[in-house]
Amino acid sequence: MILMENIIRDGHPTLRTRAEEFTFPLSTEDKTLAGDMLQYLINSQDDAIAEKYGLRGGIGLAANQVNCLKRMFALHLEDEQGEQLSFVACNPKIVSHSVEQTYLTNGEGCLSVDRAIVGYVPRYSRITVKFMTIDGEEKKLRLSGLPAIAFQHELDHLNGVLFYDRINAKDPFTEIENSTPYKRD
Ligand code: LHY
Ligand code: NI
Repeated sequence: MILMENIIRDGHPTLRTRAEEFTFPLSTEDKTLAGDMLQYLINSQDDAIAEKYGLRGGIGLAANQVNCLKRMFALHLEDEQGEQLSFVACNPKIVSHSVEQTYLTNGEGCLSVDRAIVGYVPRYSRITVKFMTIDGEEKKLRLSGLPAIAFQHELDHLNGVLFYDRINAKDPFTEIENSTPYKRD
């Protein structure tokens, strides 16, 4: 079971290293890790379990964050239609994206960043993505809203990028070009 003590924090070099592509089939260990990452998110969204184990709630978790330099992340959240999205993406890619941008009005956080860093993080509003499932099946999805933002946040991790790298350093709340803000409730 993944706990907060297993999640590495900002300053650890793994968070700044590009993760490596998978070749298929995945090893048993990698499949187990994928399942554990998704389970962390599910557990963290269960009030009783989160409280018992001191888990910080999350909708996404990248392998770098558990100190594994492989290109996979887990997402577990509902889309705008109330549809549950729950998957582990291996070798994820954005194949196309909107010109329109978005940003979370309350900014982003990160399970690997313990301090609050304020400011707008520009993201594409809509993305078409491709990835492999842990069983080697190719998936193509269209994402918008919070799922699109989360996918981009996690993909950044695989490239050694953290959300605050994208905040305008001179003026964190400067207007984001061509954007529709996203308010998370
Ligand atoms: N996950 C955080 C989480 O709350 C931060 C986050 C916030 C990710 C908004 C995406 C969108 O799930 C992570 O930091 N994972 O890397
Ligand atoms: Ni993060």
